[in-house]
Amino acid sequence: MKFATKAIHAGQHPDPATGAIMTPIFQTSTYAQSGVGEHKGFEYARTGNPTRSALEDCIAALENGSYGLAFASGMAAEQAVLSQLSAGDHLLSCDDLYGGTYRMFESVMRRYNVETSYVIAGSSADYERALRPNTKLIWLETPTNPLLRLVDIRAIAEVAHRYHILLVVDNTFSSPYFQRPLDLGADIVLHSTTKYINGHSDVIGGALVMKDEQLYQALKFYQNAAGGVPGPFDAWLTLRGIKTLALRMRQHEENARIVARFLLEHLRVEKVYYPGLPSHPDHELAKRQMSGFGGMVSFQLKGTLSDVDTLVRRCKVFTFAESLGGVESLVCHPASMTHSSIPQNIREARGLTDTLLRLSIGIEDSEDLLLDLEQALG
Ligand code: P1T
Repeated sequence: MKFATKAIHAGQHPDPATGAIMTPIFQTSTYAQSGVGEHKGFEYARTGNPTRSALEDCIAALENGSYGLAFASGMAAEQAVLSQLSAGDHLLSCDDLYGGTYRMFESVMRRYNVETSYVIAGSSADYERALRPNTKLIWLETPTNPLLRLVDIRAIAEVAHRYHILLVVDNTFSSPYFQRPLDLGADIVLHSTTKYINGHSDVIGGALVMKDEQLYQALKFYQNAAGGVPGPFDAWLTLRGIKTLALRMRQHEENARIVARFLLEHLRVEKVYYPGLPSHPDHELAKRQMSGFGGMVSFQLKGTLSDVDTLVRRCKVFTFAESLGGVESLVCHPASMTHSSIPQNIREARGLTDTLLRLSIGIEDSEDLLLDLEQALG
């Protein structure tokens, strides 16, 4: 099946009891068992729920994986991956990444004696040089949050596997519509399904997808042991959102290209970050690794923090808010919002300055988006 068909049908079948086309919301915490060790495949809803299973199977199909696991948030999915590490292990990560992920590495995992080091916008050779004898996991986000740099998944997967290291790719910014890391050699794909996968800014969720059965069993064990699972209604809403993923991603991208070109020409804009622009340092890699450039655009405003404040207050169609990937356009100030947990000196060294703004381009009419930005930029 092709992507748009899988988005609508994978993991979902008419309900055998009633014929209902839509997967029911199995709002139950437990299941009747007929005798000792005899049941219909479901015992307790932390362990399994049919609405959640449909979501897990659907996301797995979209990522060309064999197994999916759904979580209560993207961070809960991250924690499940990190649970595969032990005290004394080393984690190697790209340096531009979601502030909450950095916080998890530095403020949580470090206390368990798992050290993380970061590679600055590097090639696979840079990753290979940064490996240590105790490196057990390589963590990539691509495109990165918020600077939209790309990392070569295929080349780094080759390095990771040569050294028997697991490779996880956070595919939140691209969505499986534009990029499928398992096809490029990654071991685990991670999503904050809060973003494009659900797409309607009304659910917090996360997911993992993999091909390897042993890895699936280990992560499934942790999912049940720790219990960070989504409720059935959130699983159902996310399934409903996924049905339009292909349509939405096409429109996000079309609008993002228009906005990126507009910003590039604007006198009040210092620099635009969008992988679809030929001037982007990773444009060639983006063309090779992704089938489109996505819906996120970041830019540096000429001016000061106070000019940034004026701009976000003037926006009418864009809403000043954290998060991304919903149908509505958002503007975010990473330094004070999504990336504020990164110390200022490290943030600025990474190019994440006070005048950086991140746009999540929605699927509104692009003319309205340009008019709004024009008046907000003044
Ligand atoms: O918010 P949650 O569903 O727990 O997902 C965390 C997460 C993981 N990975 C990436 C790449 C993310 O961007 C996020 C969450 N990001 C935001 C809330 C944000 O506005 O960037």
